[in-house]
Amino acid sequence: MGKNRHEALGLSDETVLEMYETMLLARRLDERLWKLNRAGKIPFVISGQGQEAAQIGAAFALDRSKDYVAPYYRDMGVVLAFGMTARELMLSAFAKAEDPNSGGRQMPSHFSSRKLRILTQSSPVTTQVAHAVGVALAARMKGEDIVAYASFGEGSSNQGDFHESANFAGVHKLPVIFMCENNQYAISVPLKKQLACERVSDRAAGYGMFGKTVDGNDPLAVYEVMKEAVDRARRGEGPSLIETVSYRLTPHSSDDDDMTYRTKEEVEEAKKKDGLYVFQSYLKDCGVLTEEKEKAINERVDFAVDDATDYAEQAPYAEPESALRYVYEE
Ligand SMILES: Cc1ncc(C[n+]2csc(CCOP(=O)(O)OP(=O)(O)O)c2C)c(N)n1
Ligand SMILES: [Mg+2]
Repeated sequence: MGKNRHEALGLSDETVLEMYETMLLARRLDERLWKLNRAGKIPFVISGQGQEAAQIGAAFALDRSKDYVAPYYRDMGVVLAFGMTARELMLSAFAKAEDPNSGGRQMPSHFSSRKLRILTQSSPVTTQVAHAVGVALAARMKGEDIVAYASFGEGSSNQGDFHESANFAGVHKLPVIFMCENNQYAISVPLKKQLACERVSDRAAGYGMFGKTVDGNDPLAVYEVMKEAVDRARRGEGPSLIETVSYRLTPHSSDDDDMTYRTKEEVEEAKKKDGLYVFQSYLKDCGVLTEEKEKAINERVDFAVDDATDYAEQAPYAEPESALRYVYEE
């Protein structure tokens, strides 16, 4: 990376440090989740490790005070950037009553917050994409200046939900961004067995929308492309399909053994391009991440992860009598 690319994009030193801190918090929380899972304390983990750069680049290009996001399960970086806290994420992982996502009812990583404009999601992949299109249509009908974001994996870009949503949004020129986080795998299925076209973004043309593939390990590159897509949406020029290419650094989930379908060497090779550390080097090279700043960031992040873990572990479970709440009218 060259020097001070962020200045050319209109990003202050303060903002890029905030981006880095959010990426780091997402990574450290995710790592803690795996430890808690292996210690038998939480039932399930599905990770965003390796995708934080894409998520943070995208989230910071949106207006986090008014836009809506329909994230998918790996988007911890996006929801942290939109204001969800480490404690809230841990409460969800421990399935505790105070979990704001679902009161401990949903699987973890099914992010949701009315206050933060994070749309709730279902477990069938890609359903959130149509929801984001609905938000964009509502914004258009009400004359509100809102952009909707939906993310999904490259495997999910084969689902009918994606194609129907993209077609509708393209026809009606809706202010929605489809962000495909291409991490090379859909569970055990590698990219080359998922798509016949070269790039997911090639599909944009079929729906009359702007499409671009970008290095998902580079938050500034993702920010730049997303900003273009967001500006287009705000100007009434319709939807965009952005594909961020990175690599899933963990197994699909805590229930998956990835060594049955890929090699250790392949994973080690991908780690060399890990966006978190590439960005860290960039910030050090241009003098923004000083030793002093780094120490303070590490301390804040470590504290947040420990505090969230302790808080959520000690928090009460939901009352058994409340199990049917939100299912039947009360
Ligand atoms: C409709 C549907 N089919 C299958 C599944 C099981 N499933 C969960 S995640 C996943 C892989 C999705 O891959 P991709 O879209 O590339 O996202 P990634 O997990 O790689 O981020 C599958 C098949 C599901 N949840 N929903
Ligand atoms: Mg994938």
